[in-house]
Order: sequence, then structure tokens, then C-alpha cells
Amino acid sequence: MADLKALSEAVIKGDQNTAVEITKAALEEGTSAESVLNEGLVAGMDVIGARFKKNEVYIPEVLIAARAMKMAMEILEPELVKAGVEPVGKLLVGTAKGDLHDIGKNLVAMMLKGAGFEVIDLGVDVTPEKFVEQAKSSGSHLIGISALLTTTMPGMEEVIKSLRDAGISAKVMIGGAPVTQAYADKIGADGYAADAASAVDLAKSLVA
Ligand code: B1M
Repeated sequence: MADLKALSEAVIKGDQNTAVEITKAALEEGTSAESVLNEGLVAGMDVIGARFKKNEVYIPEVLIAARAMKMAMEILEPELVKAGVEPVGKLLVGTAKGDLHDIGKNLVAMMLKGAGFEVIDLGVDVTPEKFVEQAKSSGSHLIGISALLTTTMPGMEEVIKSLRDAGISAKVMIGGAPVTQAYADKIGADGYAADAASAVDLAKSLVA
């Protein structure tokens, strides 16, 4: 019987080889892809998220854990598709127009994948037009915008306005070092998160 507790431990430690081995073994033994995902991989990322929030681990540990999860997910994903396991929600994420910072955005995207979201990452310097076009074609439930520069923050408001003008009602969450809850309220965003772990809690509450 595959040890899903050991799988979550491997994710927590960022041990990608063990994470991949246990994932393969579990599927070969007939453990459902959903159990491998929820009891192994997501359980591990949940622990990392909680520790990150309490400052018990830092960005490098989160990135290493997320990489282990990503490697195991590559094996798991085709099985999840076959089994018809629905993601928790679909999220489109990108950095605001004119902004090239992506470390925080990537961390948020990884943690959300770890929490069972389907994440479509549009990258950096994303125009409002691209957000709208991709929101329409993907039917995402959530749009995430990251900005690290005070000069690119107004781009977030433009995205929200363009989405609403296009009749898209997907919830919008924002974040990034200069962003605050007050700013999110001001521009009509549905939520703000200060860090990647809080972004997961927020995204879950917005799709609930
Ligand atoms: Co730039 N940069 N940078 N930079 N850079 C800052 C942001 C700055 C604060 C440095 C400073 O002056 N002290 C400053 C901004 C000042 C301001 O406007 N307030 C600055 C500047 C001025 C610039 C340039 C203009 C410099 C220049 O060329 N003159 C230039 C702009 C380029 C552009 O974007 N057009 C520039 C360039 C760069 C690099 C390319 C060299 C590089 C980016 C590399 C990359 O991202 N691939 C870079 C870096 C690395 C930084 C610092 C040092 C680190 C940013 C970072 O990655 N932090 C930064 C100074 C600093 O913050 N100490 C700085 C780690 C990351 C994990 O945190 O992104 O905050 P953060 O993400 C957090 C949360 O904010 C939150 O969760 C994450 C994880 O907990 N979060 C979200 C983020 N996005 C979220 C989205 C959500 C929810 C939560 O929902 C969707």
C-alpha cells in the first residue's frame, strides 16, 4: 500500500525524487489519482503554506516544495484527467502591464496549483486586453493580478474595468509588495492577499 503520508513528507522536504517515486508506485498499485493528489501532494503543500505563514519556513523552502509537487504532478495530471477529477477552480494569473517582477506571482501560482487550482499563468507585463481575451477563452473563475511597482498598480484597476466592461464577472484578487487591502477596496478588487499562503485561503473563499 503506497505511503501517502511519506509522499506529503517528501513534498514538505522538497525531495522531488521521492515524491515522483511514491506517486508512480501509488498509481501502479491502483491508488486513485485523487487520493494521491489530496492525501499526498496537497496535504504536503498545506503544511508548507501554514509554516510559511508562521515564518517557520521561507521562500526557498516553499519553492523547493513546489518544485517537488510540480514534478509529481506531471505524472499525476494525465491520471487526474482520465479520472475526471475537477480542479477546485480555474485561475488566470499575471503581472500587471509594464511590470516584469514575477517571483512573487510564480510563488502564488505554485501554491494555488498545490491547493488544487487549475492555473493559467499569463506571465509578466500583461495588458488589460490580454486579461480580458484570456478570461473569455478560458472561462476562469478567478483572475489574479500581481504588481511590484507603484507605477504599475493603476494597471490593476484598468484590468478590473476592462473585465467588467466586457461583461466578465470572474472574481479578481490582487497582491504584490506595494498593494494593500485599502487599494484593493478602492479599485473594486474582490480580494487582496499579502502573501502566497494567504492567497490560497483567499482564492478558496472566493470560489466557495
Ligand atoms: Co525591482 N523593484 N525593479 N527588480 N525589485 C522592487 C520591487 C523595489 C521595491 C526595489 C527598491 O527600490 N527597494 C522597487 C519598486 C519601488 C516601487 O515602485 N515601490 C523596484 C524597482 C524600482 C525596479 C526597477 C524600476 C529598477 C530599475 O530598472 N530602475 C525595475 C523595473 C522593471 C519592470 O518591472 N519594468 C526593476 C527590476 C527588477 C529585476 C528585473 C532586477 C528583479 C525582478 C526579477 C523577477 O521578478 N523575475 C527585481 C527584484 C528582484 C526586486 C526586489 C529586490 C525583490 C522582489 C521580489 O521578488 N520579492 C524588490 C525589492 C524588495 O521587495 N525587497 C524590487 C520576493 C517575492 C516573493 O515577494 O513579489 O512581494 P513579492 O510577492 C509576495 C507578496 O507580495 C505576495 O505573495 C508573494 C509571496 O509571499 N504576492 C501576491 C505577490 N503577488 C501576488 C498576487 C496575489 C496575491 C499575493 O494575488 C494575485
